[in-house]
Amino acid sequence: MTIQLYDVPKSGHCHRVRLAASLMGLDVDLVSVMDMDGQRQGAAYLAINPLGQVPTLVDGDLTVRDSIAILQYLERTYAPDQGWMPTDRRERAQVDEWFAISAGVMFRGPNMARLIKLFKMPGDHDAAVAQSQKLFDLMEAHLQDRAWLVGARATLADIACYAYVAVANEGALDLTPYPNIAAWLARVQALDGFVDIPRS
Ligand SMILES: N[C@@H](CCC(=O)N[C@@H](CS)C(=O)NCC(=O)O)C(=O)O
Repeated sequence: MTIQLYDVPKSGHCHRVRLAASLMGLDVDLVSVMDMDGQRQGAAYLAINPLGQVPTLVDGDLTVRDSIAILQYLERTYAPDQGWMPTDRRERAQVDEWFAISAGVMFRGPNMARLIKLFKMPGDHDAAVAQSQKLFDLMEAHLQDRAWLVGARATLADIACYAYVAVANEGALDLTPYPNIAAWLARVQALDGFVDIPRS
């Protein structure tokens, strides 16, 4: 059975899922929500995701409507032995923490800065920059003595956190002061099966 991903190419939330599927070697049919009548707010898409948000994954009779929930579903269902989720309970807690960061300060920081600068959404860019700096300072210190966000190999944490950091410049954010983050981005990009988020 084909897995369908309702997708918007420039969405970092959608990119997480495309990246995970590609790294896991899964075939996923992309359905561009941009091509649907009314896009995210059209009746056809709202019937699939009443929040009008992307991504949404449809696998048979199951619909999953959140990028982090989708990452975990794909890993548990199709790639449980590939090591994308640690088995150690302490490392799992750390992955959960990065999931929360990706939905919290990552959302309010680099995601919001990019929405304001690239997509001209109304919002407080200074506040998004402040949030981004907190996040980047945290990541830079965390990556000082480690290659990956959790444990000794790439995990769902790296997959979840990659996109909005990689396109930080599109939100007028400067990564120059963060060499450890730059090295981590390069390590993610070197993974077998890596696919990037389209740049503007
Ligand atoms: N918690 C959701 C958030 C997804 C999200 O915010 N998607 C954005 C695109 S990057 C969206 O669809 N925004 C439209 C809206 O919120 O109305 C997830 O992780 O999938």
